[in-house]
Amino acid sequence: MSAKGYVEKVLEEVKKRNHGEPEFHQAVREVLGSLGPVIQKHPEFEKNALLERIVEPERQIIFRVPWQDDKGAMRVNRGFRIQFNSALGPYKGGLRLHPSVYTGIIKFLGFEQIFKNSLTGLMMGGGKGGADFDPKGKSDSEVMRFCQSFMTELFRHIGADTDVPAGDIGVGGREVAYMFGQWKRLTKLFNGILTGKGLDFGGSLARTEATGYGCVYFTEEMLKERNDSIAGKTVVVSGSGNVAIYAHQKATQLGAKVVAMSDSNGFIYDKHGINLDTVQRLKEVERKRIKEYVSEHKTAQYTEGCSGIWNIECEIALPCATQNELDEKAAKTLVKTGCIAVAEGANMPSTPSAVQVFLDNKIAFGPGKAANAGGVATSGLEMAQNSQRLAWTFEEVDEKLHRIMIDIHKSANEAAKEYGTPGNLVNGANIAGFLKIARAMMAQGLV
Ligand code: NDP
Ligand code: 2IT
Repeated sequence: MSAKGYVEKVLEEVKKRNHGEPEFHQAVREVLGSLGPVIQKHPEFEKNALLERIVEPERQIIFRVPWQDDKGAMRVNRGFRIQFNSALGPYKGGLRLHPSVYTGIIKFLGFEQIFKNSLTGLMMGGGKGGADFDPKGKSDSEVMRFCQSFMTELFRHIGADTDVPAGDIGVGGREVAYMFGQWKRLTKLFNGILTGKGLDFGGSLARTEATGYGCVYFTEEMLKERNDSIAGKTVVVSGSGNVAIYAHQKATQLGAKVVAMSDSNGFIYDKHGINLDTVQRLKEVERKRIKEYVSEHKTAQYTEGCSGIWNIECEIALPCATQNELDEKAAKTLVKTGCIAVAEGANMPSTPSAVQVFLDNKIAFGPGKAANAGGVATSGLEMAQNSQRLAWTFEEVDEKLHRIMIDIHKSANEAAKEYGTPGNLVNGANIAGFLKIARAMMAQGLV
């Protein structure tokens, strides 16, 4: 069979066997769509059914999460942990708490995570989990009871050398800490079972900042390739959560001006720049809506609805909220209004046709699995520190993170060139990430 025919056959099977999971189909299509030239060069991959194996999770765990709300009512959510691939190390990847969570979302995220983790060069397999719990409007004690119940089932499936969860949408320091506390009660183990822990109990300095910082370091590498830099550029960052906040911080440190941010209700714009201290207080401390920002900053405007953020003129766009938040129309607007670089802080924020617009117009485009890999890379560094019972300084961790992002850019860029599509970092990241996993799976026999 031709390489193209083999890829199409596997894609068809994925659609048939994972019915009603469009996000997962999308993520698989994006990766497999880059692999034609690799399959051509390595017929042994087809002979050994490597693609068929790589699209099938090693293990999927779905469980009931019962908890009690503040009024005493019994509530039930559905919990997930999908242990996708352990060829390169223990399963590693975040937990998402959002009402939209279902198998298709966790599978897409778990699948992306395999290649992202491979790109970091650290020993980490891929996995993802979460629940369809909505943390919005819940009290601290409700969140605690939910997290404790979630861990009461999850603990029997994970381990510091087996599967190490972390944060994602709706899971930050508070949730990780509650889960860690429950893990300890259940197992008596104080170890690196979760990353993104508090600094007082095994967390790593710079993990909080890592995804956003890493995304900007990656952008810097893409611009360097074009003899350009971030300094002096106008930037739009979508979202106002963990990734968005620290992308803003690093871009600002490097001399750029961030003029817009958003949440799931709407976006704020100020041509003089968005004040990060205010956003941090509103979102990290007070857990309020982004709309509150304009009552404190008179030159800023708030617009209801989050997709309009891409109409704002900018040179660099950093989508840092969620999947499929940037569509073809938005991509065309960005290109028309002078955007030169897009780096995905979120997972799969650009739709496939938006990605095509960026590639066709030679925009410097950093796909999520490369551009946002700094978060999980620093989780890997947290695991290394936990194993040694040591804590590195902020500067040490940040320097390692920076190095890793430079190396990811380099390997994606080189793979893109080697396989015939220079400058296409989508192909480059997919191929570079895939090759390492493929080699490991081939060496490990029928796994
Ligand atoms: P947070 O929960 O801290 O923030 C999420 C942000 O995105 C919030 O501003 C939220 O708005 C907004 N958002 C969430 N869902 C939607 C939606 N359906 N439509 C519009 N806006 C939405 O999450 P993170 O910052 O951690 O994660 C953001 C993205 O980055 C996700 O795609 C995640 O998978 C990815 N990522 C995260 C990493 C990490 O280390 N945390 C690492 C790599 C990638 P609101 O408050 O209104 O919900
Ligand atoms: O998507 C991601 O890479 C994350 N949410 C971070 C995962 C991790 O294990 O730090």
